[in-house]
Amino acid sequence: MAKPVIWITRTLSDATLERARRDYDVIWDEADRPGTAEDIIRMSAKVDGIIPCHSEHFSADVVAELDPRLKIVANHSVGVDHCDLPALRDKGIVVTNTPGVLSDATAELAMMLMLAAARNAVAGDRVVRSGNWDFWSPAFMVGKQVTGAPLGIIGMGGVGRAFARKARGFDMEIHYHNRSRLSPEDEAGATYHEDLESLLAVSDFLSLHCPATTQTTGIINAGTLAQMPKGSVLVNTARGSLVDEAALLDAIDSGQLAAAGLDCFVTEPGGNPDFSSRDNIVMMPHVGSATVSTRDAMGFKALDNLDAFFRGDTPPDQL
Ligand code: 8YV
Repeated sequence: MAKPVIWITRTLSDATLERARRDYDVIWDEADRPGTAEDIIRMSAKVDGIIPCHSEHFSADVVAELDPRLKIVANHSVGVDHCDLPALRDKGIVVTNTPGVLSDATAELAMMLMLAAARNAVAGDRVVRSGNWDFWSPAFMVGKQVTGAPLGIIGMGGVGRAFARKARGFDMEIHYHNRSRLSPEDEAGATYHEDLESLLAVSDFLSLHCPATTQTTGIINAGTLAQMPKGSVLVNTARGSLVDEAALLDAIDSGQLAAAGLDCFVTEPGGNPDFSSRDNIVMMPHVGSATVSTRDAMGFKALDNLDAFFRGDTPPDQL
């Protein structure tokens, strides 16, 4: 029997590409460019399944033009804000994602950004690297202590819980806001805040781990930033659309935020050039899940979902 044909839009890990080629007829372009709307529509007539990343946008307009040959979109991501899920569902296209396997890697990056933001990593690295380090004093580059501090987490899914586990290693006092309260086992002593305002008021450090939806767009804005303690630190490894970037910059400039650590931006790739002159904004180019083992695990999870679908089973991560 002929193998199903799949389109892998970006360069996945070697192990993933090897396994995919063993089991599928794979179309993959090593140019590694994001698939445009035209690419997605054109390819839908040639393939039975697609493994996209968050860089390929399945908007309602794109989905309306998809060829009926395409049966499954097996995302290589946990976030699915690049997919219009109702439109895909109406079209009868199965959609899956990769929850769980990237939680630790993303939480590690959030921890790195939190520590780096709190301890002046950008300014410190620059002064040493540039050869301009000609002064020292106990009053020099004094940061904000993480150990024992209150940490607010918005979104206690897999990544939020992994971040909380790591933060407990720093004796942080964990608070969270989530659509629903966790079980006592998953909560592990964290304090639940049903209202966002109540969480913000205690968040000397605040880390975002919720999905990007119409409800969470701009959840961090001038109003919510003002509700945080003065001199707090914001970390975003979730999605750029959660943050009003102009409000963030105002909060940095007024000292309402002491620092921020960002892996996600409204414009990607690219980021926000207005942030570049602020040393207390630590930035990474959306690489939260970019470790060797996690890339393999994400690719394998996407393939597990495809395998189940083409066997005639419900994929484990069907949305
Ligand atoms: C990925 C992500 O790097 O999983 C997500 O939602 O944003 C990142 O982990 C990216 O989507 C890769 O496809």
